[in-house]
Amino acid sequence: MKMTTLTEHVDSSWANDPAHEGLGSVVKAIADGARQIQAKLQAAAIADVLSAAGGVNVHGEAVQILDEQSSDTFIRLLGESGSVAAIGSEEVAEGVLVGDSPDHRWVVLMDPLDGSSNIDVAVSVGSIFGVWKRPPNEPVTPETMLRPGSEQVAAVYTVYGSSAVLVAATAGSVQGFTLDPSGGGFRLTHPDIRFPEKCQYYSVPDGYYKNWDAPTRAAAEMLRDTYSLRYVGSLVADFHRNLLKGGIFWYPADTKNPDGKLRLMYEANPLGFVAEQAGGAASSGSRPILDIRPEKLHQRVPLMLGPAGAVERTVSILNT
Ligand code: P6P
Repeated sequence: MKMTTLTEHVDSSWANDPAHEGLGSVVKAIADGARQIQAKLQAAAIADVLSAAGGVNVHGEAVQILDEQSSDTFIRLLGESGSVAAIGSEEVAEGVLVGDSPDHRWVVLMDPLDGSSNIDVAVSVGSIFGVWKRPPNEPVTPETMLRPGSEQVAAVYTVYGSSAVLVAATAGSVQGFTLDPSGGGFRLTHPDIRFPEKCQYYSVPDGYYKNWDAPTRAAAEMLRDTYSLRYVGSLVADFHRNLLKGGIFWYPADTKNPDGKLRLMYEANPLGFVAEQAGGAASSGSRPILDIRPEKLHQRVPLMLGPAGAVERTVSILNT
């Protein structure tokens, strides 16, 4: 059976839609970069690029060679698309201002390689992208990249695992694609993804229980008593499983990370957008992720993603 390709899906969905003009070339650039990174990951140990690049990133974390290569690849391809005005990357301290012609309609915030510390043990990793429309007739400045997640027009994430998948979300639509290993790019294998009604799993870094306050412990105990634990330690892998099978992900604030560990602009916002478009919810524990007005490019936030009922119940206990 011939499966729709990503290019066919994008062209048929947005080709004649002025509101999404140029968005197709952004998604195609992401898909092209994902295909290149999947190949690099498969050969990482052989190519001897597993080691750290040396030095630390803006967050003080050891940078893996592949973190830098992934960031460079997506910045290059998104820039070449001709549709991207500015790019924010976890691996770059300041935003990258690309262009401000009328065609440069989109702003992309990304985690180019999430979970990279798992690469040397062959655990799934991925890339995460939030896409905002550039305010028309405004100059491109660093502030262009600091808008609430509710203003996203699209979000994309990839998982490089037992297969390479790409999930693209726009308003009311979450579509899943799988990279055809025999060539031919990404094919539509998971149309119209929605969270299952039944929540089966919870994904929480239980090892930090000692660093949690009492409400967090109470909420985590409810999850432990209600669902089965599945925690990979790779955000995109945990989220993707929970999206397809029914599960809630939660990385709470703790005494070591009082603002949480995960980043608002290019982890919480894009996956929060996907979660909401799939019928779920995304919360910091005190408010919807997508309502947060960002102050800094790399700011952190506690992150809860999952079926709306499970998120609401967890938030309720957390705020009792
Ligand atoms: P911990 C990976 O380093 C990451 O940024 C996310 O992909 C993942 O959800 C989280 O950190 C895991 O953090 O503290 O459990 O290792």
